[in-house]
Parts: sequence; structure tokens; C-alpha cells
Amino acid sequence: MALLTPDDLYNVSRQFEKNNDIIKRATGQGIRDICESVYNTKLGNEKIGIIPITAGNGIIGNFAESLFTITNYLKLDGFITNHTDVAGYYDAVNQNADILLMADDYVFIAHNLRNGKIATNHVCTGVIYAEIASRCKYADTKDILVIGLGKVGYAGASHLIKKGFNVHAYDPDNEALNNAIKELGVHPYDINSNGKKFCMVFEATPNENTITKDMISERCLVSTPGIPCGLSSELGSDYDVDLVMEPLLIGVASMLYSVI
Ligand code: NAD
Ligand code: 2YG
Ligand code: MG
Repeated sequence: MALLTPDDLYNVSRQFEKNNDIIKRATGQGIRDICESVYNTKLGNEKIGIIPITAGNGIIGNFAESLFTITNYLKLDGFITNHTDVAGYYDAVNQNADILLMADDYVFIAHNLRNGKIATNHVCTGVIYAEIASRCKYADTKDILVIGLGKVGYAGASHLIKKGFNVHAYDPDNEALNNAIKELGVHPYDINSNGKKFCMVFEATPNENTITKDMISERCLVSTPGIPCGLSSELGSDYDVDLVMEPLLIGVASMLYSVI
């Protein structure tokens, strides 16, 4: 399992601003507008309790701090609890948090204590990155390529199918691919066929160089939460790709809008 590192989280607001400019250029809207339309919600002045969790591999430096920065950025009232784990949970509830954010090595959740809604980072990240790819304003087709059908990729593929896209998907794990064919109705993409090229790509793998020149058209939109990035910088610049790739804020914004 690929865990974030403190280096991934260096200056999250700056990383986000650069990406939001690309999202606006490629889709015509910024991330807040896109989240509002996906979830049909608006953020208010919710109080967000961020609870550091020591289980498993433990605290990731910059993780809680980055979540706090994100709550400020979204003009929410965030705070990091003084204690960790169960004592932190108790702090957050006692300090009247409306929404809790917390993650161990397996799941990262937002839980709205007022309305009971709960969301996971993997689903919300898949949904929002897939949505961004699907909004490419230069595309004149419903064909979209999904690379990686793990937790994030499957959620994004499912979202795209519900939106009526023709989802072509690749995963070297046959079980993951066959499940998505059977359960979602994705079309298997043959990486050896040198066939179809896509102008909308949603990538969700933990590997580099998963995107090849045979898969993409020039000036395409690649939307990927995958760390490290699946698109090489050479291919990105040769094909003048609009690349959306950011380690935390986009997925967390999606989680918060989904539980409001
Ligand atoms: P996962 O392990 O559940 O799934 C990864 C999938 O990628 C697997 O099914 C694997 O077989 C597939 N894969 C590997 N190499 C491939 C290739 N060359 N082509 C196609 N598929 C390939 O992981 P996940 O939880 O879905 O996370 C995916 C990535 O997204 C990870 O790097 C994770 O750290 C990252 N992530 C980022 C954010 C963010 O906000 N940026 C949020 C959540 C997860
Ligand atoms: O509270 C802490 O500091 C830690 N317990 C956080 C652990 C988070 C582990 N999860 C990951 O690294 C990611 N795969 C999920 C984070 C999503 C944003 N990219
Ligand atoms: Mg993100």
C-alpha cells in the first residue's frame, strides 16, 4: 500500500492553485464549482476536527497540518485535536466539531456528525478526478480511458459509467479488470493493440509510465491522483498534455462536499 510522505505534502495550497488553474483552463470551471455540481452542496462555516491517528505506520508528518491548511483554504473552521486516536476523537466532539477527518493506513474518512454522512477518500478522489477528466472542453466524444481499477480507479470508473460515458479500462490485474467489466460494463483496453487514442484519461495507479504515447492524443487532459505520476514529463510536454495531479486537496474537497 502506497502511503503519503511528508515530501508529497510540501506546500499543498501552492500545488493546488497550480492544478486549479489547469482545471479551469481545461474544463472551464474550478474545483469548487465542479464539487458543487457533482454533489449539489455548498460548503458553509462547518467546524472540522482533524484527529491525528497513530495506528499502523503512525503519524505522517505534514498530514494533519495539510488538512488544517485545506480547511482554511476552503474557508472552513478547522482545528487539529491536541490528543491522538480515541482521546482526539473525544476532544473533537467536545469542541463541537461538525465534521471529523481522520485516517489510518487503510481508510481516510470524513464523518459529518450532524447529518450522519460518511465518505472515504478513495471513493471521493476517484469520483472527482474522473469527473475532471470527463469535463475536457475540447473533447467531442464520450470515450474515456481509465488506467488502474483499484479502490480509486474503480470508484471513478463507476462514476463515469453512471454519467453515460463509454469507459475503456486497463489494469494488469485480471481480477480487477474482469470485475469492472462484469460489474460496471467497462470495455477492456488492449495495451498491445496500438489502437484507439484518447483525449480524456483518468489514471489511478501507484506506478510511473503507465500512460504511453499510443494511448493519448495531443492536447489531451490527463487527470490523475496517482503518486508518483503515471505520465512522464517528456510525454507530457511532447504531447502538450493538460495534467491534473495533486496529492491531497482535490480529494479532500470532494470528501467535504460529499458529506455536507
Ligand atoms: P490500489 O492499490 O487499490 O489500486 C491500484 C491499481 O493500479 C491496482 O489495481 C493495480 O493493478 C493497478 N495498476 C498498477 N500498475 C498499472 C498499470 N501499469 N496500468 C494499469 N493499472 C495498473 O490503489 P488506490 O487506493 O486505488 O490508489 C491509487 C493511487 O492513488 C495510489 O498512488 C494512491 O496513493 C493515490 N491516491 C492519491 C490521492 C490524492 O488525493 N492524490 C488520494 C487517494 C489515493
Ligand atoms: O494521522 C496520520 O497522520 C496518519 N495516520 C495518516 C495516514 C494516512 C495514510 N493514507 C495515505 O497515505 C493515502 N494512501 C491516503 C491519503 C489520501 C490523499 N492522497
Ligand atoms: Mg487529492
